Amino acid sequence: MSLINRKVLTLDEFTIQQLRNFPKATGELSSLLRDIGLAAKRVNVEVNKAGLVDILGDAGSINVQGEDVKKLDIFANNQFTGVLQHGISCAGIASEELDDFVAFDDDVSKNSKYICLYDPLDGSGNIDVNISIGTIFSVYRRVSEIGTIATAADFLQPGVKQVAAGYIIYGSSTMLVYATRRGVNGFTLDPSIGEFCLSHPNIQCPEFGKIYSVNHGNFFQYAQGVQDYIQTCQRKNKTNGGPYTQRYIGSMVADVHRNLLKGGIFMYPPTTDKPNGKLRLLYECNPFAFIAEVAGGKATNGQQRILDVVPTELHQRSGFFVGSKGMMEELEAHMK
Ligand code: AHM
Ligand code: MG
Repeated sequence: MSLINRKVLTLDEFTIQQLRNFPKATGELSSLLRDIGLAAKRVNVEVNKAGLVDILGDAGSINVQGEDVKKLDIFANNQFTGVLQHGISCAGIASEELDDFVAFDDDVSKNSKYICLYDPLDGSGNIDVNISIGTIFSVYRRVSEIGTIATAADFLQPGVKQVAAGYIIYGSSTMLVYATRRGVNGFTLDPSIGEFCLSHPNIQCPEFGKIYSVNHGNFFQYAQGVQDYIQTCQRKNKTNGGPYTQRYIGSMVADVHRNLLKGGIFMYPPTTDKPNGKLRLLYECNPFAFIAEVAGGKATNGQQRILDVVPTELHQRSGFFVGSKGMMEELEAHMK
């Protein structure tokens, strides 16, 4: 019988240890990350039994807690919003599920220095077919005055201002990966103790990889430069070691997570049908761009570094290209 290593750091231990290296830190960011970890565990429980919903009760029926059975993405949104509202670090949130941002108006929240944006359950269309889905989040220091209520300006900061960003992947195992400027670290949920444990310290994205991820069905709708690059990926090529392998499951968290660890490039280019792309700048592109850059990779919208884009709307869409530095530079050369 192999013994489980219980010496690994849990998410809470890790964030507290990080604090010890920064005597001036207030612990607010650590507390916010712990809140997110808690919401993630609750969402994980529900995602894991998604297939049982039909046999255990139809939508519209009442669950054990006496609540209506809700769609999982609404459930996830409520969990993340709830922990952050009741925590001590977050002045307000914006979510892909909500039309507008929510500024918390209690005294503790008004005196908190961070705001958080998230896509509570990305790829939720994949739930029915048992494919990995995820949560994506992004944390900024507010620009409005502490002690007042958060404002739109707090949520419309360019991605370069992110203090932290991360994602949770509900997959064959559940993982929480987050980045601060100091590094990207991955934690795997150990269901036997209900804790996220440090399993992937200091993640670095390989400079080159063999994987390209794109929706090939849209090929003829992409700009010429994108089509040219995709064809380069398909060719044998001495300099890039091609042909590459195409992998695209249509669940961004799973696709980008794999490419981050193995090396690769993920693309959701603008199409003639969707000239501004599909993915949302604030909830999807910015957090992954931040994580990729901290891990040594790159992210652009096709013209510009994602993190430099100044948002004008909460739900703004963007073309998105992210991945290994060397592959991104190959792409950029084709798009010039
Ligand atoms: P969603 O936020 O509505 O779930 O859409 C985002 C998802 C991403 O996870 C994925 O990369 C993309 O949509 C797939 O789109 P497509 O099916 O057009 O390739
Ligand atoms: Mg989404």
